[in-house]
Amino acid sequence: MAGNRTFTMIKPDAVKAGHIGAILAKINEAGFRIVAMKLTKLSPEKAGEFYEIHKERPFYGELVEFMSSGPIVAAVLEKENAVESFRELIGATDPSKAAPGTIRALFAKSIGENAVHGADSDENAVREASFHFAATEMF
Ligand code: 3AN
Repeated sequence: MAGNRTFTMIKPDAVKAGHIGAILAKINEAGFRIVAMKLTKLSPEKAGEFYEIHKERPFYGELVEFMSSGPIVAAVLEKENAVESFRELIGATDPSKAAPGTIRALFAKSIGENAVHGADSDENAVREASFHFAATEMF
């Protein structure tokens, strides 16, 4: 799937605030095809495993607690140059620095509770997609 697929999560803050529909509309308008999707909840163990690459960062504990605090939407998306194109659509990690019109500028509350996740490389997109979905759940 390298090159044309990415992995995203609509995070607990955005799900709680009722932004699932609006965020999916932005994703569709930007030309992404939904390959896999589910509403689910991460246990603290699963969230810790997902964010293992950030284990040494000072915000790791806070991140794991937040990501397991409520339901999320996990999805695999397809478009040419998907990883980079999706990161453009979501905007900077810190919503106060996110470009106007990006998903984080519109829906994120803070650098920690920033509405959406987007894979940062083709390699991580593959790893993260298979963390959440079996091959038979991706269409
Ligand atoms: P991005 O999600 O834009 O790839 P990363 O990979 O630097 O950003 O960080 C992963 C996640 O960790 C972010 N989405 C955010 O929820 C959280 N995070 C990043 N930096 C901070 C911070 N300084 N304080 C709290 N949480 C943070």
